[in-house]
Amino acid sequence: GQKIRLSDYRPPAFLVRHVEMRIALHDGHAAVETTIHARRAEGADPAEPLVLDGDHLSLVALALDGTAIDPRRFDAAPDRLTIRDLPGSDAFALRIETRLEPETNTELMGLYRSNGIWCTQCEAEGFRRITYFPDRPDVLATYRVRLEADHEAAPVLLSNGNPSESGDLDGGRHFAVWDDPHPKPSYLFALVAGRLDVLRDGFRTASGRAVDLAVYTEPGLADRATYAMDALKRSMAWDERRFGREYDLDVFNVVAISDFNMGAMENKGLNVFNHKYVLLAPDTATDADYAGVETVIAHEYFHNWTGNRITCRDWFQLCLKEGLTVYRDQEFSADERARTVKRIASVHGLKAQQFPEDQGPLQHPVRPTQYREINNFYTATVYEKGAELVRMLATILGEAGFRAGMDLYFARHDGDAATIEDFLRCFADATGADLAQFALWYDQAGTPELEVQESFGDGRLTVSLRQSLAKGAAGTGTEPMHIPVRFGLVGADGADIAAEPVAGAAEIEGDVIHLVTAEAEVVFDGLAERPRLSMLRDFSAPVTLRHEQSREDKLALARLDPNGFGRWRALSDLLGEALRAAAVAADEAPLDPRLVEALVECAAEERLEPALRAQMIAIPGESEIARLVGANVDPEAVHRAREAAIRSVARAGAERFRAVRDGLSRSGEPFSPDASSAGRRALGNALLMFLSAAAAEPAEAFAAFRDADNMTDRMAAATILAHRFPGSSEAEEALDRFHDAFEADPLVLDKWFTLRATVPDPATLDVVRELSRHPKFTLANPNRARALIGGFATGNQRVFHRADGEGYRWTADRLGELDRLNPQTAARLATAFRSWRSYEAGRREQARAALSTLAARPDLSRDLRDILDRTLS
Ligand code: DPP
Ligand code: ZN
Repeated sequence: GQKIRLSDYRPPAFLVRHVEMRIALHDGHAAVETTIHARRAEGADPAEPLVLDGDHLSLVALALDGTAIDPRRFDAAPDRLTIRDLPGSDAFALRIETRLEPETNTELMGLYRSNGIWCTQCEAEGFRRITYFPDRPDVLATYRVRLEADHEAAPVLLSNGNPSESGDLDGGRHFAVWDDPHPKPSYLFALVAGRLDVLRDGFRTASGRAVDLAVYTEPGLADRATYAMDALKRSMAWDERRFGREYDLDVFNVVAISDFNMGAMENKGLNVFNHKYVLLAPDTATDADYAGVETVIAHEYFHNWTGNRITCRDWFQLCLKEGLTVYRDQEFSADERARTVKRIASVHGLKAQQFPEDQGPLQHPVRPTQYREINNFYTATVYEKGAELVRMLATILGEAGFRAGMDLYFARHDGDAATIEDFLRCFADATGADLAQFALWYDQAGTPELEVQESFGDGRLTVSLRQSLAKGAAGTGTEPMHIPVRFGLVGADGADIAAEPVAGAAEIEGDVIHLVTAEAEVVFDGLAERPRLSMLRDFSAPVTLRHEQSREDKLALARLDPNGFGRWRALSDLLGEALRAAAVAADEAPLDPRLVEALVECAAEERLEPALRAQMIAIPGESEIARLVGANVDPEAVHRAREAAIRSVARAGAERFRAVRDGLSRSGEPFSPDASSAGRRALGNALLMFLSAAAAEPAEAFAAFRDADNMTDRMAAATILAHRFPGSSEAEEALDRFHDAFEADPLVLDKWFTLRATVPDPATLDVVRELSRHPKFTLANPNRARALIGGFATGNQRVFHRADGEGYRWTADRLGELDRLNPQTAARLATAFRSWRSYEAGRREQARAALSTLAARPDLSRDLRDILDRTLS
């Protein structure tokens, strides 16, 4: 495949002002008539032909200003339409007719049918599967779309913008016209048509605009959309309060679709969602599902300003909208729920998803400079690390400076297709800050290391900081960057000590050290006692911290740090280091009793909210331990080390855990998905796991499973049974009951597939083989494919990485099959192999062989080939 490079960017030669579409939907095909009102761009070469993008298109008819074009003037290939001899500077109207087969579109890009419902996905390059078009984000136009379909098959007809005319037609057909007055790039085009139920509500914006809100679902499911609707209204109000952003159309529609590659899509005025991020009920959805719906609803809504009103100039700038919008949805959740709990969850996700990407063969900068397939760059680096960069900007500039920069960005670039340079310039202009060095974060790939050493004497604390960045797979620069390091000096009484820094090499503002050189030192004087240094509070920069700090100090911070994040980090560092060492030494030594005691005390600390306690006592997962080991990983040793740690904590804590768990129960209270109820369930279920491990028998978990009145508790108990007591009659019975109770509910059945695929027992390989022949298994539905293949390959370290390579081969075979239907989802799942080189030699060879066999298939998609080539290189 050809590489697309940022340095090759050229402005469009033709601009499109307005697009009219007439789309007639029929069983088996769709007829699309598109009229593009365009003209040559100012200063463009008058001899340059018009080249439109296509993807597997066949042209039915082509006319210029109402007259068919002489076939000698154009070439229509499936992937490109070239028209010569167009007017030098006059506007023209080009009418293009195409014919599509939505029913055979298994890639789920462009126009397709899911469970009978017509829908579209155009980001990044799906619009070119509907019509020939300059399918690039810097070509913005208004749209008028007329949809026509059989009334019975599609009583609901939706597109972007505001509804205009509608009416009946002959033969049981009807039509609806939608007008989108806001110029938008083609990737934000959408249509939905089908038999749908709807939940309606309304919102009045700060300036008084009445907005009709609707969430559409498959028939019979609209009552599961109430939480999504509530989250939407809260998102709209929050964006007004926090960023002064109001909604700008008369309607806002959300549609839940069963077959969807992504989580959701921010099409202007018509967000299309994977139904997993809309549909909820206490009996079918976990607290994590509720939090996920809230996040994704907010994320897509926030894109209306950061993404739609201001879009990206080209796909290299993807983080301009994604990193910023993730930052905004994280802030929303922090405000709506609990800030520290949210921050810990985000950092945990960053380390689990982005760090391995940044430290392996799929490494790329937050703003990549080249790609072969843009679908493969919707990554944790662009999204999650991109959000961290925006967060650092807020830390560096302070709340008022950050807000001033955002206000200027909205004012200056509304209606633009912008770049990262445009974005940063707004913050520089609004605050006077020089952000040239900060901009390196967008271009230099990899996780910087931050080494910290401290020494104390005569009331003086000297802190030495050193940053370094290794060259990785991306081969980008390694210059020192601007790292904001939030810190605190914690006294013996658990309060922060206010200490004056002595003038040094690094600048300190409030509680932030600005490290801008490779090395720097800061000195605090006049200290009556030696403080404990709490570094990188709230994870103020996405770096690996190597702080030479005694275990005593870490244990003290785990107990005392007034910053909740600091307490969590102290514990998770101690646990991570203990588990890493045990896995490397392949021993099953019990944990340091002082660490165990600290964990048990945290679990019982009444003044800490339960959600935070649950996070603090979580034992790092096997993939996290593997990442900490880093090289020559033996997943069996990782598994044993983790099990030994769980037993240490469980035995020492059993009695107090029991008391805390009993104290949490609120029997008789109706289910509520709010954050504090969810936190109590999280802690209760974490404790149930330890209690079951201590008892070494499944009775209590089985009782919890049987008596559960919500999916969070049911799922937690079932996981304990299946994962800790595989093959027991209790585990078998729970899995069977779960299956039989929820077989008809696809989102719950997905949980069942994942639950079984993630059992850390060698026999699971036979189970996943059998599950791939289950009557309800299909590769055509991305959620189902992810539940089984993704669940196994990313959620079952021990069996995926089996020494005999069978886990790798089974996964690679499934990816080969899936690639023929849905390359985008296959490529995404293939990233499960990204850390293969960090395993021990035997597994490395097995993984290489499995990947090479898959890569040798002649018919691979560009998506999967790109991931495999980079993974193997
Ligand atoms: N739909 C994806 C998202 O919102 C891509 N824009 O992140
Ligand atoms: Zn997004």
